[in-house]
Amino acid sequence: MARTRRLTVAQALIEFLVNQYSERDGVEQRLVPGCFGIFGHGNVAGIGETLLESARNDPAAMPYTLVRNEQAMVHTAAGFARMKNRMATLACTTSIGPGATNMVTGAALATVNRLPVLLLPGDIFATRVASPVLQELEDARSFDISVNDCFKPVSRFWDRINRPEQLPSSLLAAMRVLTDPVETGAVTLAMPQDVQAEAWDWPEELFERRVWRVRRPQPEPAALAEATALVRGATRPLIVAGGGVVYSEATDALRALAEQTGIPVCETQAGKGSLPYDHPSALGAVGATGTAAANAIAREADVIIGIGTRWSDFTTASRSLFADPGVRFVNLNVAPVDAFKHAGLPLVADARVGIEALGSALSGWSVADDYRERAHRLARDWDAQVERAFMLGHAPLPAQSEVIGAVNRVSEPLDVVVCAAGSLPGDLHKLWRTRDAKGYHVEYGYSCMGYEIAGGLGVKLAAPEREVFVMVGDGSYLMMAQEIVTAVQEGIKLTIVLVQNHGFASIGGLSEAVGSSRFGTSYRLRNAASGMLDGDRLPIDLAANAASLGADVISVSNVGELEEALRTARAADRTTVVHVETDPLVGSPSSEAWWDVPIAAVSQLDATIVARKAYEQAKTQQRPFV
Ligand SMILES: Cc1ncc(C[n+]2csc(CCOP(=O)(O)OP(=O)(O)O)c2C)c(N)n1
Ligand SMILES: [Mg+2]
Repeated sequence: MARTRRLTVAQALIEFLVNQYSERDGVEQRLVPGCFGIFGHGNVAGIGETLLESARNDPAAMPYTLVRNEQAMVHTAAGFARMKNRMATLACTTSIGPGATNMVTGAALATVNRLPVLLLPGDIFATRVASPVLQELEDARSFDISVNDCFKPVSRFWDRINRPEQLPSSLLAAMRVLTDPVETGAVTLAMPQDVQAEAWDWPEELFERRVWRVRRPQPEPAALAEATALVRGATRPLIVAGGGVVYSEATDALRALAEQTGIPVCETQAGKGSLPYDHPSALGAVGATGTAAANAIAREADVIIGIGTRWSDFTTASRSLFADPGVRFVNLNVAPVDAFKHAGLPLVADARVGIEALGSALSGWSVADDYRERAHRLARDWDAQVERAFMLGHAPLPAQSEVIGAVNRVSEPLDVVVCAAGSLPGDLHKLWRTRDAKGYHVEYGYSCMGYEIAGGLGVKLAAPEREVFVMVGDGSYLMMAQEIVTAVQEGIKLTIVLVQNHGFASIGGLSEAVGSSRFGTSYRLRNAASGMLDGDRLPIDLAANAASLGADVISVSNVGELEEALRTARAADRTTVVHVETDPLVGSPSSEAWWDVPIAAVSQLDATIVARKAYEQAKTQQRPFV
């Protein structure tokens, strides 16, 4: 007889998680080293009971952190996972109903960004004896549906544990997906509240230490030979580095390849930091929020080597950027879905292994010196533009680019800047001088307002030795600032730069560009005369709001004060919010690239009619395969 242990389903779940490790390149670490949550009737007795037992037995085994909002804690888990290069994540436990569905946005963010998170929403009674229970969705078509079915399209693995016997195979599948570089994303195990508390005799084997090796697949020799021939025949090749370069810890290999071949390198949002900003091969950001340097080279390039990128519309400037008529793509990606995009030559492999293989195969070959020099000259010209944007001296309120400059100057190379939505991500992508592969953390797969502070918590948890600068607009702040309380509770130190511009600079600017005249994008009182939101500024005080949540707060009114405040905050050991007001109407240097946002084909508004004309012209630059 195999030995067994009698535990509840929830106890078995946590005991299993405590014993799971990830491994790559010989480095083992706990795969799920903590659990975040909010209790309700759907998890307080099952998972809640076992987390208390666990904390009593060994506080380090599965530490539990109480948060303010379920969506936010999934962001924290995603930020943590990204900072750990997907080698670890956090579990998230909720009650049934609203606590569970609050996580759906977080799940989508994780899955879109290919970041592992383990979601454990409570679910209605499997036995259904007392149905409908509090917060149960009743569906007349099927008694098998609960709100947790909403997680299916935003999860890479989804299961509902209706019987204890189902748990072991679901747990193994969940770990497989979390640690699979192709499949990874949100993993949802819906946990009916009665089943959580049910006891079962589990085989001891379930709780043995398990190590999940994150694979580094090699490229196929024939595919490599084809790709090499294409690159060797190129005169103006360009590397586009995506998040996969960072996750695969391929940045040193990329640098070596760039130095060996002279191929210039540009970066997507997730790939920013693949090279230090001042490396001779670095062109900086590419695409709709890119540098004029990268975009000029991209327009002329004959072979594009995409590494670990999923070719979002921001990267391709909505498929208008790669304009050479004969342009060809080589896609080095661990995920076939990305490797086959743009009719490219698919090099299905781990980024680091693939870069090293390309390097060997390209031995003795490099780009012409004048191409290398032209790329470097363009990059230097762009950096001079960055310097001007940092030192604009705009009055009376500083420009956002000056705020970014101040944060960049005060931060040390290993510090991390965190952002997600608004006008900051684009400006950061263009302007931030990244000096470390993990120094730039902008969530731009989902660009989710509210990720900033919660995600920053995850970053700091994953890398407590680094200083974390969260940059957040007033709109994003108002959507999800409450995790400041969690930071204070846990003594997790963040520096939060709150950029107050009284509304949506980003969507306001976009609105103007599409002929919608900034309608509904600034925070103003309803004007009785016009009936519009164009009255006085709202009588609100976000600095006071941050202080009320327990943060130290410094309000500044110019760039000099800002730098001083940032130094104070950086040296402090408490979470500090630096509140700065900026002028929303000052842009940053142009990317000289387009982004496809459709404009009304018929309209009574003159501005829209003009914008539509320009739009129709821009559409002609879009290419079907690139
Ligand atoms: C959850 C969510 N809702 C809506 C949007 C669309 N959106 C993108 S940026 C933005 C405004 C952000 O405002 P703020 O944080 O103040 O930044 P700013 O644009 O002023 O730089 C909106 C509404 C989004 N990205 N995420
Ligand atoms: Mg704003």
